[in-house]
Amino acid sequence: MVDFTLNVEAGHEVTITFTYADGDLADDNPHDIRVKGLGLELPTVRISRDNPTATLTFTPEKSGRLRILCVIPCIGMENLVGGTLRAVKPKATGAPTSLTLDLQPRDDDSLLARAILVDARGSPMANFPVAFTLHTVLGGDLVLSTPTTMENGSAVVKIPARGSEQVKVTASFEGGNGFAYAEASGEIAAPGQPMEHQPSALSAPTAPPVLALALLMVLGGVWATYGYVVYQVICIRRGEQTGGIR
Ligand SMILES: [Cu+2]
Repeated sequence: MVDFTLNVEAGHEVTITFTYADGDLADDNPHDIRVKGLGLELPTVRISRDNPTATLTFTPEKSGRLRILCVIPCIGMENLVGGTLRAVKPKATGAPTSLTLDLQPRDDDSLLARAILVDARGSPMANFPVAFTLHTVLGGDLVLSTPTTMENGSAVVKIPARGSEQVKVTASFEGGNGFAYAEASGEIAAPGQPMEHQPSALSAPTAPPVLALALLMVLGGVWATYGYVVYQVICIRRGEQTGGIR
């Protein structure tokens, strides 16, 4: 449960039940849990060995991120705070729409993501916003940009894709004005990474040895200066000592 994501719909009542799961610990490990964000004023709830469940009921009025945290020192805090509770806009309903997403690697280590939005009859829908989201392992979801579809229903985004082996992208159309929500996801190996075997240091497109060398030179320079200062101090000391003897 370290990086769970929980999506709830804004404008709807949500009930969360927290369950004590530290029965395997020798001592009681109580948690005072608080849900914060989006202007909500919610009570702190306690779960412990004697009180193993607690519930919170609330209605997030707007979309955004909520934090779940424990406000007392405890064991296993990371399991709680590592997660995300997101209130998302309810998906629009209406005339069905459909999105397709195509991901193509480019020569410059980026990706070209191309989404095509069509209506129920398969006709392209022009002048509608399509949001492109990049799912990252460490940083969560990143909305890249929201271009507007062209005459042929397509919207295109260039994605910088270096550094991660697998790139996952979602294109979504919010809907509204009588149209329903639509989304499409795709996954592709990042360009610049060998497709069939594990990337090795030798095949890396960047040149880390240059960086390492630069760092070594800086460090070397620091140590050389330090050594010189020590040498000077020793010389001065020797000078004082010989001076004192005379
Ligand atoms: Cu806790």
